Amino acid sequence: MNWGAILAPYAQVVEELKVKLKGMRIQFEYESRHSPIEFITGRVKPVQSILEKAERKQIPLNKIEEIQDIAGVRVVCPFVEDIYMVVDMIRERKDLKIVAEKDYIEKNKESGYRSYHIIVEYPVETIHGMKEVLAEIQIRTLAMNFWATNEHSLNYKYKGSIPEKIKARLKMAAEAAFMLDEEMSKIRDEVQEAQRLFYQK
Ligand code: 0O2
Repeated sequence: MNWGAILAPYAQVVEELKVKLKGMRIQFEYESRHSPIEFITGRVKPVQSILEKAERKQIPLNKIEEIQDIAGVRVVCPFVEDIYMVVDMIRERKDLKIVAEKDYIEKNKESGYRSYHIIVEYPVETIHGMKEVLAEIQIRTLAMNFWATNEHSLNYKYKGSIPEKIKARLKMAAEAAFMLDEEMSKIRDEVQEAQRLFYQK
């Protein structure tokens, strides 16, 4: 399989979505308003990981476009409230179509994972014409991101079977991250006011 050619449109989608979401962030800054977006990252799923997912989900290799997160963009927000603001703004956009939403914040995953996922269909121009590509936008707070990044590394290290003792620690860490988000939300207005003063300087 020519993976370079197969994945090129996905790489294009990741770059385009990053530019557009970063544009939202910059507009907030120009208007001296609190930006609900702290930073944005993106990646194309590595081939090995695509193959593993295809096998796990029983997706034949000629149907890999059914995998929803080959193109993945992550929006990291300061506060939980910001996540829902970003979700609303994405829902309003005319340049993509939402095909699914998964709220792992209302109901976190068994692992302790919290995040809001939006699966979108995004039209991308290729040298063979327009192609609708699925992409996953993960929206989470800094605290959720800290937890998920560490848990992801441990999952990689232990090949998906994290020892029970470490799993229990991760659950406690997830609880602590949840509490941190809650406490920060309570002083959100204060923090935003401080940031406005800083930008107006
Ligand atoms: P990677 O390496 O990040 O690409 P579903 O059929 O909906 O239950 P699916 O399609 O895996 O399952 O979707 P889901 O559960 O929404 O997960 C998609 C992505 O969310 C994952 O991609 C992870 O990036 C992230 N994610 C989901 N659960 C966890 C978790 O418990 N811990 C961490 N750290 N991330 C999680 P991949 O392909 O699993 O991994």
